[in-house]
Amino acid sequence: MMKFYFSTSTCSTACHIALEELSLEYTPIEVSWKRDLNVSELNKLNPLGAVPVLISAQGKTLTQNTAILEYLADQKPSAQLLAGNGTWERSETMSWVAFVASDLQKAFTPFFQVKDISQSETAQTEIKDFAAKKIKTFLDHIENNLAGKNYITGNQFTIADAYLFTIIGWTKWVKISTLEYKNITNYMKRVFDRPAVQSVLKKENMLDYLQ
Ligand SMILES: N[C@@H](CCC(=O)N[C@@H](CS)C(=O)NCC(=O)O)C(=O)O
Repeated sequence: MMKFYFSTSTCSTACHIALEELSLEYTPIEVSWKRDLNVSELNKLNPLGAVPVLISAQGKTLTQNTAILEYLADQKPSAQLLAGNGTWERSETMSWVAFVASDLQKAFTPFFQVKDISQSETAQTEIKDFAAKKIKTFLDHIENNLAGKNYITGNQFTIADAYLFTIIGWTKWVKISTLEYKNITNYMKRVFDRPAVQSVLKKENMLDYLQ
């Protein structure tokens, strides 16, 4: 059986949602740095010390949300979380996955690490303002692309939605309101209400995720 290393309220929630949407069998292993739970085990598996980590049924180790999401979706193509190899639809979904990983998620880093970047309060404010501006540009882009759609690539929930939902949720923690974005607000509620997403949010104690 697969093993899944995750930590609550982190980007690993995206892969957790994919696992539940696909009804795959897996052993969840929680990592907590605060409680020193499974941290040394994680560090042995991933020298970067980051979640998510997936151990395949054959005992191989996979890191990085993008790769794990793709691998999981391919375990059950009938669930249509990712279209087949060589299709335009697959590349479109992967384009959104790449956007979330490389653009959206990274834009939050200055918020979470601002005290490591600078001790100066003025500099910290400037850094956070810069990050907020970037995040708002990306939210505008998402809002425009959700017009007339239930999910980011159309009417089918995909791995891109599992990841996008997870990272948009971080706006609440950095106090960037998404309430004026009508499409995003409806989208977040739509994904939140999916039974598999509810199951993950319950397990990760995150039922207060929506703004
Ligand atoms: N590019 C990596 C990012 C992984 C990542 O940054 N994980 C964070 C949680 S969102 C983490 O484990 N941070 C702990 C640490 O780096 O000490 C991926 O997509 O998997």
